[in-house]
Amino acid sequence: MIGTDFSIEADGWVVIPGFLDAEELSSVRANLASSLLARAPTCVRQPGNDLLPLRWDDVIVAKILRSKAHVQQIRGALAASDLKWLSGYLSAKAPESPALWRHQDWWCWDHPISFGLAAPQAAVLYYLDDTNERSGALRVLAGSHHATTPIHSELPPPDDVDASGLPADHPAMGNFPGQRTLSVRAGDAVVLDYRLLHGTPRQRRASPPRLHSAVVHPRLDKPSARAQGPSCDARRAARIDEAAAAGACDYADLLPTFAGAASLAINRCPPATFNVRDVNPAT
Ligand SMILES: O=C(O)CCC(=O)C(=O)O
Repeated sequence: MIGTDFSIEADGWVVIPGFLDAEELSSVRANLASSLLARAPTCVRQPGNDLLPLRWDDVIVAKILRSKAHVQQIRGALAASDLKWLSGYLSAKAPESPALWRHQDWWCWDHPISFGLAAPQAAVLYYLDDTNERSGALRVLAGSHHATTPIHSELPPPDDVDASGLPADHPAMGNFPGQRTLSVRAGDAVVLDYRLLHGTPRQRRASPPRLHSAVVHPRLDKPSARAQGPSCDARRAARIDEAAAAGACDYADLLPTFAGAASLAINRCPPATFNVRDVNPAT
């Protein structure tokens, strides 16, 4: 289902059809074939769901961040005034790998920004191949970024799920009422509120990896918050000894800076009940 009818604020995601054009798609695929797949995955979210971190200066990350048109598309999807790139991954799923359990990725639930209408952080998933139920399409639950749903109480705390995975009959692994499956085309991008419940079904067939980058669209006023995400490479992206190189690059305005010790507590578990409309009653 292509989601141009959906909105990041009302639903929790938006699809940008044809985000990567044919030339960009083939250049990203060529880059992957020639270099990146040789790197070992460093995060395994579930068996068969591997994440391979990308750096701020990797060719394919730079290609997107350097494009004013692409940055503007992401800003537009998020209505974001202060967009920063935080981390990037290749997400690779082997054939016959299990479902990726239903989860949300926000990590700072003690902060009041968690209960705003706007996404405190977003993921942009760039699809390099068509996806459907058999090839790792994203499943999303509309509205779950703004309020508790019945499935929230069935999900394990994010830190309890390790690479050994959840059993296939766990409620977080199967279908659930109200979910939508985003069958997208190669080149499309999906922008997700980090609080939205999402996952992928069991992967039946081989498909190329997809690119995933996390962007912050923060009204978090402490820059250090931007360097504390749950990503594998956020700290590396913000390392002081890379500051000069990052500061001199031609998309430096999109890179977070981080000058000191962590100051925000990481809490990946939403409250047992929440509804951002209670906090923002006029909306
Ligand atoms: O691999 C995917 O399609 C989804 C990735 C995902 O859910 C995540 O990284 O949070």
